[in-house]
Amino acid sequence: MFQKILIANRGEIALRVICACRDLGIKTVAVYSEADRNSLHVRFADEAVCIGPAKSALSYLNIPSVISAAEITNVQAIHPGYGFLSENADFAEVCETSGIKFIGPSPEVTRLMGLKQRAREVMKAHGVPILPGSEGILRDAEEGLEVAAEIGYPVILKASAGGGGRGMRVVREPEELPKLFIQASQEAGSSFSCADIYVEKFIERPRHIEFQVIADHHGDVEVLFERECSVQRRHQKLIEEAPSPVLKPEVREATMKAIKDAFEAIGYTNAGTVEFLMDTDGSLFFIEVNARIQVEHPVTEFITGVDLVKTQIRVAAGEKLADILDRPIVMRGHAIECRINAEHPETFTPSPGRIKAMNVPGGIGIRVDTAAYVDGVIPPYYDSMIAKLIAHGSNREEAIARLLRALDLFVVEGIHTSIPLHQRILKDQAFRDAEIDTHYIQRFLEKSKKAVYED
Ligand code: MV4
Repeated sequence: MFQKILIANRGEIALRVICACRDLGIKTVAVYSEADRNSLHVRFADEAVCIGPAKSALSYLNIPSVISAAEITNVQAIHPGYGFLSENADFAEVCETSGIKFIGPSPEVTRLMGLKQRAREVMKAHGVPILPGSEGILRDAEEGLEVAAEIGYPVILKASAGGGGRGMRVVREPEELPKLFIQASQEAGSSFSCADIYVEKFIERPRHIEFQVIADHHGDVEVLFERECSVQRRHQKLIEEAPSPVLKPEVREATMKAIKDAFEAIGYTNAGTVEFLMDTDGSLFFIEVNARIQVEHPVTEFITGVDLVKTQIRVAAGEKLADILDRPIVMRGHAIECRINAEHPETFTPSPGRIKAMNVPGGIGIRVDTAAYVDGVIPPYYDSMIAKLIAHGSNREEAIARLLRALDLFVVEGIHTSIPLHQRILKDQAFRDAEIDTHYIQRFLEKSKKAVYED
């Protein structure tokens, strides 16, 4: 096992990794930007190294700075958290060539998963269902028109190097395809330095369902069920839950089996998430793999009892899943997470600043992952998420009741937060009836606006 790990991240996830390390008896090194000098991850790590100015590009994304900090402090491994360098195959490679274990998949697998069209082909080859679409990268708009004619409109053009919603164009009729093809490839070229575009059938109102994977270095892959993440705004998830309230058990079982086969064949290691779109008839189609631990991992931890971050570290050190997991893993109850952001609950404008007062709820079935504290400052330079509130109950209703109770007791003064928004969503009948898809928030906000006018 490692004696010391560097955490190449900030905020709640940096603290989450520190907690896992403490549980394992591993020493920790925090890295921080000048804006994060007084952060809790700096306070609670055994050592801390300043790696540059506030701007991410000059600190948390600065590979030479992070590697230097790792070498100075003599760590054996780096945990990248999520975002920042977590899916940067070049960083993973530099770690390995510097003799430092990168806690994540191999650089080769990370690189493969970053090319969405290649990931799609590989998953298809191993029996994971994908949407009808192009077999490789589109040579030109002409080929796009041919494929679209076969699969039928609407279709969606996607950047192979994209993901997370960037570089996509929906095409509703052939006349607009050539123009949108040029737009998509130019956007892809300037954003990702790779103009490759592929096309697939467009699903109008999909649900977003993703499966959690953990794999060791001995060819063993465990799929830890799914999370439902349809409640999103502008590709930012707001609420996640596990299990999906609508996934049919036979679809769950078949998908988990296919993922296990595919990940074994790829030689996937460490944690990963396999994203799917669910059609209105309940079938799932693969869209992409996230080769990292995700923000919403606590809902899976609640329903399975598995400490995912601790397991990431143990498999990275070469331990076998057979020696870590208490199998068979069973689902227990239901868990829901609210992402609490420093932003105005109605306008969604960022609300950085100093926290003047705070009450963090607890009690049965409640977990709060946060690095926020009274008198602490939320800087404007990074993601606006300041806390995750997660509730577990024996069923969805109990989880919702516990979440609402905890939201009522969650006080943050000095900045605006999304707490009031979450309270309204959790009381919304459509949400309670699990009538959620990727357009849910839009409908909810329109409905709330109307309700204000009608008052
Ligand atoms: C799609 C789609 C509909 N049909 N692909 C957006 C993020 C990226 N990961 C994939 N995305 C989508 N791909 C096909 N073929 C709709 C979306 C999409 C979406 C997906 C998941 C969660 C929220 C979303 C919001 C808008 C569009």
